[in-house]
Amino acid sequence: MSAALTARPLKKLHDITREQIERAVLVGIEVGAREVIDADESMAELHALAQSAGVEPVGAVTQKLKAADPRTFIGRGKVAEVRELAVARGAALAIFDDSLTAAQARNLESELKLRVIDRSQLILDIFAQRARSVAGKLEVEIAQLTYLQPRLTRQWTHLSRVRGGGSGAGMAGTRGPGETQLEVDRRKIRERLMRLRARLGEVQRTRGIQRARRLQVPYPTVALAGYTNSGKSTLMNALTDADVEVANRPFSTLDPTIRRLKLPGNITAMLADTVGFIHRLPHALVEAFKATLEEVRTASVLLHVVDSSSPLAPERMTIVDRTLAEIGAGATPRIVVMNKIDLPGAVARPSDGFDMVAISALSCEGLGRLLDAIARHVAVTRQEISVTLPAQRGDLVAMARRDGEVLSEEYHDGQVSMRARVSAPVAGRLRKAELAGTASGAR
Ligand SMILES: Nc1nc2c(ncn2[C@@H]2O[C@H](COP(=O)(O)OP(=O)(O)OP(=O)(O)O)[C@@H](O)[C@H]2O)c(=O)[nH]1
Ligand SMILES: [Mg+2]
Repeated sequence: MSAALTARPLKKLHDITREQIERAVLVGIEVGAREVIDADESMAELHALAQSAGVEPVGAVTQKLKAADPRTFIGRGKVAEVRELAVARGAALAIFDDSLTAAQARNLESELKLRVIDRSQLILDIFAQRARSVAGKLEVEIAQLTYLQPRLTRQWTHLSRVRGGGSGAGMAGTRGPGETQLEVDRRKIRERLMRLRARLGEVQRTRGIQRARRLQVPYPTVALAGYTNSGKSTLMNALTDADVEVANRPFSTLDPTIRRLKLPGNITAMLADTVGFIHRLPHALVEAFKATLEEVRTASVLLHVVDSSSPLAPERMTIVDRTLAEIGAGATPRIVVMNKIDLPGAVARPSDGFDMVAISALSCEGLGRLLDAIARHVAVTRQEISVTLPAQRGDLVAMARRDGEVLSEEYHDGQVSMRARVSAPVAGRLRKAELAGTASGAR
């Protein structure tokens, strides 16, 4: 059996959870302490996530509890209710809005006689369906296996089903995992994770090289960030010729897109569109997606795009702020972009300490003001430098002019002394060229 597992890569969770499962019952609990987003909203979001994953939610069950039941998450009576609803509506899947422990999931599966997944697995499943780039696919699989690892006691039956095909599945399910086999599976997952991380490392290095090449014309990066479905890609398309996919569902965008952005005052920047955030985004996913979120983490300026027509806009902003801090972009200068102001009920709320611009990415209202604000922010990140370069390095003078402003320029003795206001990366390059020039002149 273990030989089969070695010969064949582990099936993605996506394939495992997708065996003819279409209809699902959604299950949530409302515990005493209020989270950023309350139970109803969280369930509505779970509904949208399920649809986005290609699943049809056919019913929902919620329960008010002081704390989740350690054995079955919901109470005994509610388990029976979920079971009845699933039978009545022909559902073979139950999706829980919170993370389940291995024991809870195992108990629920045996009592409900349904496939049981939680919100994190559902989000991972969407990501598995949408990832297109090599790095993105590797990141998703790493996140899935990382999530699976501590829950392997339960997942063993899935793995054995994948290995052994349909006929042995019932047997395996009733027999339960043998400890030795479980150890083998654990080791396989550890080994596969190591291989995937090594491959991702290689892909990232290549990406790093491409990035460095791009930075030879070093423009500051402005990254779109925000809650999923807030209109980041629509804004990307409105400001550039990117033509990225826009859809009214969570997580349309996974892979990053970067385009040149012309700003007032002859400033050029790069604009990056990447994955959005959501309430209860699995930690394993945030960890694994560091490569995809690279542009957000290293951006000079962030555009925090907000769906200002949502009554939950303030709560969602809090979730985005927290996730940005989690990936190390908490201190990046940003502009809060209150999007969708064309919609009735939209409220453009000012945000503490940040510039705010109200726009409609759809009707293009307010885009001029937004471009001015971005230009101002990018200009602030510029620094004034004085360098002396070999006179033949007209290319560097031209680069400074493209990037910012050349304040003075004097040619003498085969050299050019220049004072300029430029972005940090260009300043770095000019200083390096000056040092190199001095070194070769001294030789
Ligand atoms: N009315 C209105 N709808 C908008 C506006 N901007 C975006 N939308 C709609 O909002 C939905 C989501 O837009 P996207 O641009 O895909 O959102 P996103 O932030 O890129 O979403 P993800 O990539 O899924 O995280 C689409 O149906 C858009 O047409 C706007 O200014 N006004
Ligand atoms: Mg998008």
